[in-house]
Amino acid sequence: MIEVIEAIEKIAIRIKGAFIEEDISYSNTINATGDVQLKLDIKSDLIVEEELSKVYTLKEIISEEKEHILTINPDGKYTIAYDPLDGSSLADVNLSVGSIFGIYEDGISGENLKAAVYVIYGPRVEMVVARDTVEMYKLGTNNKFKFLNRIMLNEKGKLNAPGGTQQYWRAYHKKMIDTLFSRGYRLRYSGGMVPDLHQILLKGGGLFSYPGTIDKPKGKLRMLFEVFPFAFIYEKAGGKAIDGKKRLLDLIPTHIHDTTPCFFGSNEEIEFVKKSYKDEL
Ligand code: P6P
Repeated sequence: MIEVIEAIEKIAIRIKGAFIEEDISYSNTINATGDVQLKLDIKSDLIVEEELSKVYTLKEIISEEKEHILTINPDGKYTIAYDPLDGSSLADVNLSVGSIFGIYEDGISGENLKAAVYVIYGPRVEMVVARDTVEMYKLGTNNKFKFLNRIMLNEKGKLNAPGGTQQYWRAYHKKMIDTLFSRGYRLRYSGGMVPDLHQILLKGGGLFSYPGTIDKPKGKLRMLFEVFPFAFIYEKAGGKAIDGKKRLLDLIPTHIHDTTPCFFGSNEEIEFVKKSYKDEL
């Protein structure tokens, strides 16, 4: 596994460099889920594919930017599902974005997830690695990642990151979100899953939600390379991750680009979601 983490460190350094060197305008292509690609999306995906292809334990890769699974070495051990540059459209307004990696073994359901990693490109480049624990690293001026600290969520937090188009929220979801704000929760939502979830992890907890909505009943965020990795990270940090009722890591995708409604948070907030959704789904 260490060889995978070392490859992700190289990827992070190269993508950081691409922000400065590359043209970050839109290309004339779309990805497998219909998103118009930034040239940076394509460049980032190429960087990830190049560096992961050197990992001798890698079997195959699944990318948000690729329609199908790409086999690298049929005798390899790990399947890595990744979003090379999540929230890339925020790059052209100079907000933080991130790369997300799920490292699976012997299958690609939640129970096969052995590790999850994300890199956040902001004022600093930081990497969070979850295996049995959740550890944060910072990229130094020597281009080396240095361990900073372990991440643990409080039982209850103060932040609320409500995703999805509000005009398409179901009434019970709106009531739940409004209740949290009436209890003094602070709104923290940039539209970038990586910085929004990173902030809740580092600021002690709260709730991130991207629900099923009238226009997107299955939500927007992709199971294999966005939702499962963060569900793994939040659980290892002492929190929970559900789809409104069920544990996210118990879900079984039928397609590599499947999406699901998702709620990530501290234990008290997730219990409140379960109570709010109890008679609805
Ligand atoms: P909305 C970015 O496009 C992304 O995939 C996630 O990073 C983010 O959480 C979500 O979409 C934001 O979606 O509909 O709130 O703009």
